[in-house]
Amino acid sequence: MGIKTVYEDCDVLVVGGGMGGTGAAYEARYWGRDMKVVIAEKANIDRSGAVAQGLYAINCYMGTQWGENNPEDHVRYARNDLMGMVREDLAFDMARHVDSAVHKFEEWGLPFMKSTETGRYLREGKWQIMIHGESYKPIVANAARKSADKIYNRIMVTHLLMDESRDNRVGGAVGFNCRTGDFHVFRAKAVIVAAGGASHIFKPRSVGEGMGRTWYAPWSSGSAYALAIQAGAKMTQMENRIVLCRFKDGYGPVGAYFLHLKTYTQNAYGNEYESTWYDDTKSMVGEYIDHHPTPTCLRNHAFIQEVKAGRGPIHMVTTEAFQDPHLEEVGWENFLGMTVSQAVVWASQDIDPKYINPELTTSEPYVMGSHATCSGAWCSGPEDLSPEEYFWGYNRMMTVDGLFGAGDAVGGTAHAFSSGSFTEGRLAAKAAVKYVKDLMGETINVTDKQIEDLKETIFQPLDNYTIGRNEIVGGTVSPSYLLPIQGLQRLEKVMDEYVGGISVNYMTNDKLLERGIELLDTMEEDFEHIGAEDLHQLMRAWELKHRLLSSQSVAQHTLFREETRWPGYYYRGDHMKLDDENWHCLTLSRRDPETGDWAMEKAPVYHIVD
Ligand code: SFD
Ligand code: AMP
Repeated sequence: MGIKTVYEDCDVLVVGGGMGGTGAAYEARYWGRDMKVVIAEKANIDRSGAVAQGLYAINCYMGTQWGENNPEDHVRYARNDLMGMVREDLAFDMARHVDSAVHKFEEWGLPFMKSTETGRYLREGKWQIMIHGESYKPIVANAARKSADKIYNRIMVTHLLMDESRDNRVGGAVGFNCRTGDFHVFRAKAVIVAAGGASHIFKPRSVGEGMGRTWYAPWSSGSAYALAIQAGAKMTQMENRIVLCRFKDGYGPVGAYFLHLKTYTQNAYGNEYESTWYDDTKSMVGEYIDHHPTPTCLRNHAFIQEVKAGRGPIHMVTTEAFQDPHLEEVGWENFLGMTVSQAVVWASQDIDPKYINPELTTSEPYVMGSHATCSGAWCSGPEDLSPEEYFWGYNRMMTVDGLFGAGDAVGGTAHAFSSGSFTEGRLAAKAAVKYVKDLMGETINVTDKQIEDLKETIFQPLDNYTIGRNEIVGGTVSPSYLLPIQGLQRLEKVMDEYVGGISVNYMTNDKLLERGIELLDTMEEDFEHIGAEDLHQLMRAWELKHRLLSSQSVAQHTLFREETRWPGYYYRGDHMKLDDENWHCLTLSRRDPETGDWAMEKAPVYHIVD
């Protein structure tokens, strides 16, 4: 193959320069003054990841300096929202450091809204503060750029390298440049995976010409999970996919509306409906329905039930709040700075929320670990807080030595959001630097064979296409290859129908999951025959393979947990109740990298905060 190979040897490699990755690069430089810190990023860190388009709020800020909240309050909040279960050590650790990250953002030029009465950051809700955040991402990227020795943009990282002198130790990563086609080899002593969550695993509501639109970034391809899974890292809570209440068709977030504009929902006939589902929900989840605030999944549950009962669509009542010109401006700006397509959808469908109450919907499920959900890798907590089962040497290190995670990559840390993900990057980097120092110059051994084998695997889809293309004269259907888009639609369909997507009202059961897993396994074989027409499609091919691995993990976890813990996210039809007696625990999986077999186990939930 006439493909150029570019080598880079470094101490700390950051995979993905989103919120977690930029935080990691910044902090790695602080603790590792003399270390070589490199970022490998699929897009361009200036506008990459979930914050590419900007955000209108920082959803995780304690405000401890003003006595607003303490870290333990945030642990209670996240635990409550996740139906009793988070990794409290990781959550507390993030919460005690997040304010300092937010203060840095302000120092670096991010414009914050301030209360005219108190001069403090303007609160959207108890945890959220409001920003003019269109340029949030370039601002944090700038800090990372000043910290890293080198930033490789346009590198799709496909696999981690493993050290061959010691079992279960990472040795770097490989990928390719999506523009030049060069093969990139990063040999590193520590790797921090911060490659984000996953959209387009389940069939989206927006299909056909609308398929580029999802709530979570369409380019979030589950790489954070797939890279870890391929390396044999343990995962946790992968069943805990998230479904979001969103404005219809543009997927505009609702937080600023509910919390700041104080808008509320009603059914198609103008009636409040949440309270009418109280008894139904109580029969499924018991006293969790009495918790405040009502857990996100249970709010979804009432919404889904009301629509199933034939009283949809559900509307957001905006016509009252929008009479106030200031709130009207906030309502529009919220989308112009974060989800422009929602404003465009309203304009194109003649919806002026001042006069018409817009429709809401529940989204397809996403897999990510930083919103109201816990999916991700099973990571060590910090030394001073974590019980024995949660601590193995280095904060945020996965169960593979030298492999760290941040943001969506880390399991058990719900409600971290953008600021908490950046903070986790900082925590992971501090620990990764210590890990490298503790190696005391010990070298990592990655053989040429490992590298050459991966090179062949990575570029195979280009060959599949070039050779298979000769068999057809026109169209897109070939007897010997699948295009990435065809594979994606096949994956989304299986996940949707068997693993609890929108077309089955988020319902699944053991039989459906078993069959779904069989179909996903067959797909794994089929995806050996993905054909990539060009480098962009090669990236799509690897995104698809990463999505498949993430999906297999979700399906395995969903089958393992025999209860309905989060009604409104998904339902196990064969176990329709929450079962605290048997399932007040975290779920763990490990895929054997040699055999591809999955092993599942339970892990205890420790409540370290009252
Ligand atoms: O309103 C590879 N989020 C919100 N957070 C907030 O604080 N406030 C909000 O208002 C939020 N809302 C919101 C949010 C996200 C989106 C899309 C919308 C609205 C429309 C959530 C945060 O954005 C999220 O929590 C963090 O961004 C998570 O951080 P991190 O680092 O885990 O993921 P990332 O930022 O997406 O970065 C991932 C990076 O990895 C790159 N990448 N690089 C190399 N190789 C590969 N194979 C790669 N695969 C991916 C990506 O390009 C990216 O740079 S609201 O809805 O609540
Ligand atoms: P969203 O815009 O839905 O992503 O939410 C942004 C923030 O507001 C998150 O911290 C949510 O948990 C929170 N939030 C959204 N809707 C509500 C609600 N109805 N009640 C309480 N918190 C909410």
